[in-house]
Amino acid sequence: MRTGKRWAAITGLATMAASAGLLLGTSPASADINCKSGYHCVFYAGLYDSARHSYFNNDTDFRNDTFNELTGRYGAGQTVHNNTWSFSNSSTSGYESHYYTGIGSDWGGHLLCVEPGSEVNSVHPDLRNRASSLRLMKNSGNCY
Ligand SMILES: [Ca+2]
Repeated sequence: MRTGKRWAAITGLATMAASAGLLLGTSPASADINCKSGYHCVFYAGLYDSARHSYFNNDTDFRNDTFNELTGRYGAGQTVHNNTWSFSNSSTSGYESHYYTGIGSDWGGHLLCVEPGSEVNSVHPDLRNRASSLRLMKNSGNCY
C-alpha cells in the first residue's frame, strides 16, 4: 500500500507540473506587444505611441471602427479604415491576423498577415493606411 500511495503522490505532482507548464508556456507566446491576450490589434501609427483598436474575431468593415483604446495617444478617435500603420497579434488559439484592402466577406486584396505572438511596428510604407477588413486564419505561412 505504501508504494501505491507514493505513486499517487508522484502522479499528482506530475499533473500539477504539467498544468503549470501549460500556463507558463501559453502566456508569453500569446501576450504580444500592446495587445491584450486573445485579441488582434491595429494601431494608428507606432505600437508604442499611438491609439489602438482590438478585434476579437473577423471584421468585414473597418469603416465603423475607431481607435478607441490607449486614447491618450496619437490618433485616438480616428477611423480604423485605411488608417493603420502597426499590427499586433495576441491570439491564444493559433489564429493569424489577415488584413485585406477590400470591404466585405469576399476578402479581396490580401494586404498582409501577422503570426500569433508576433507584431509589425510601422509597416513598410507601401502597406500603410490600406487595411479595411480582418480575417482570422490558420497555417497560411508567410506572415510577419
Ligand atoms: Ca467593423
